[in-house]
Amino acid sequence: MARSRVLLVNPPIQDFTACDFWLRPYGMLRVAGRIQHACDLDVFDFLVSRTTDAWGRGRFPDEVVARPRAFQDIPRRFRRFGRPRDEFRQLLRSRRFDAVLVQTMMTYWYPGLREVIEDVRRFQPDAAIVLGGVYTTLLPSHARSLGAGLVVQGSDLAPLFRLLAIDAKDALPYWNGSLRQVGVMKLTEGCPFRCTYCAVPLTTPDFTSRPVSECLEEFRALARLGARDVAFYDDALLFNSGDCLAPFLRSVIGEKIGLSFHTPNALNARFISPEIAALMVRAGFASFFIGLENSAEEWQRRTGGKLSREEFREAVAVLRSAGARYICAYALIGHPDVELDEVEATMRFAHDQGARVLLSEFAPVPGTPDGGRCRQWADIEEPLSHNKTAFTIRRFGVQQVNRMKALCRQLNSQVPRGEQPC
Ligand code: B12
Ligand code: SF4
Repeated sequence: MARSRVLLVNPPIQDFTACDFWLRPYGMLRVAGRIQHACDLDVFDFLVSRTTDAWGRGRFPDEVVARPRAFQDIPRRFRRFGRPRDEFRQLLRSRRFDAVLVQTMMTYWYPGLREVIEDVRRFQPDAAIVLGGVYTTLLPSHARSLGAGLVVQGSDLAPLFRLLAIDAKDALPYWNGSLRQVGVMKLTEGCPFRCTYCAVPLTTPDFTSRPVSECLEEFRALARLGARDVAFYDDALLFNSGDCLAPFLRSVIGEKIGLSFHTPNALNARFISPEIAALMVRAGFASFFIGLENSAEEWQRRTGGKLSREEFREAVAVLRSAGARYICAYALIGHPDVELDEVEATMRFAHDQGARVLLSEFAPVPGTPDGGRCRQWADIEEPLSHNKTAFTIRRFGVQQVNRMKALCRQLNSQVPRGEQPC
């Protein structure tokens, strides 16, 4: 039987902002790895940065587009990020595919998928369209309404394998072409916490560590392919670190593969012990992003108790004495229960410990306890209203959001840059 010709697509983004903060379509590349033995694969990645900094983060090409009706009250420019639509159309005109697999991320990025689906339907009406990833896992019915043939929910890929009439095979992610200096890995799946604003308890309720040997094999492959920076996408990288992270890092140190590691998806500071901090620094962690969210103990307790002030303070001190240079705390702005004075207090608290601060605008997640309490500011049934920029502006107004961003910049300007390249 002829091998299926499969096209994998990382769609463009329509949003107020989007930057290449070590963004790679890791879920899709993992799926591609599992079907590559039986299919001929092509990848079209819309999200290729024009320029990158020394850590591999970058800026996507972008153009201003009309604001959707749902955002008429948001006084910010709306953009399409990604390669031109015509490049994709040219590919669809030049080669035939049996199936087109499309990766999804944020629930409010579905207009990018709609664009891809429209073009595939127009130029390759016979190709099967398959959607998978975070958006389809959280909102399968909404995703089905976009007109794809198959919507994969969660990690159950059996319907995809049936569609392609192939057997699954465990294999490394299919990085071909998508690497561009930055690789992505996960050593664990899920998270043992149940924070009331987070999607992970819904999507991956059980925490597991992957076998160390498997992670090392994946890491060595990234190094061979030319990765210089590796971003971890784990939700709880440091939990049970003795099972996987610590032995993994000891091997990395032993093998002297000198790559830089980053943690854009945030670390839980509770688990930063002197031993693991020392290992991380020696293994090459260049940036430490910590999910502080809010420094008020009462808020932490109510939302799942992932971190206390004392644990954060201690973690920053431990990281500093281990030699960490770039430590940054995420401070949440826009959460339904958090007023601006608390946001300000959180930023000042993180700053007082010597950390940089990154304001993280709240994006409500449907199905979570806190997502359900956002109806005052968002029509939660319409995924566009989960947009972090729009939600935070609706919650506090443009002037107040700008004031908080200015304060954040001012605090950071007083912190030494460490080894941050830009
Ligand atoms: C890594 C990550 C990031 C990275 C970027 C990732 C990227 N490529 O865009 C960073 C750290 C930059 C990031 C940023 C943000 N993120 Co984020 N992020 C994640 C995270 C942890 C993992 C996603 C991922 O890639 N997983 C890796 C793959 C392997 O897992 P997977 O997608 O589940 O894949 C499996 C299946 O889904 C399926 N599959 C996946 N793809 C495909 C494709 C096909 C075709 C098929 C068939 C199957 C399939 O197969 C896989 C089986 O292994 C998720 C939480 C989570 N655990 O899902 C949040 C998450 C998606 N982020 C979220 C949020 C809120 C944000 C921010 C808005 C935070 C903020 N306030 O700034 C920003 C927005 C970024 C922006 N540009 O605007 C929310 C989404 C909310 C929403 N309404 O959609 C999530 C769910 C987190 C949460 N805790 O609630 N994020
Ligand atoms: S600790 Fe982080 S990943 Fe885990 S449930 Fe809380 S916010 Fe989500």
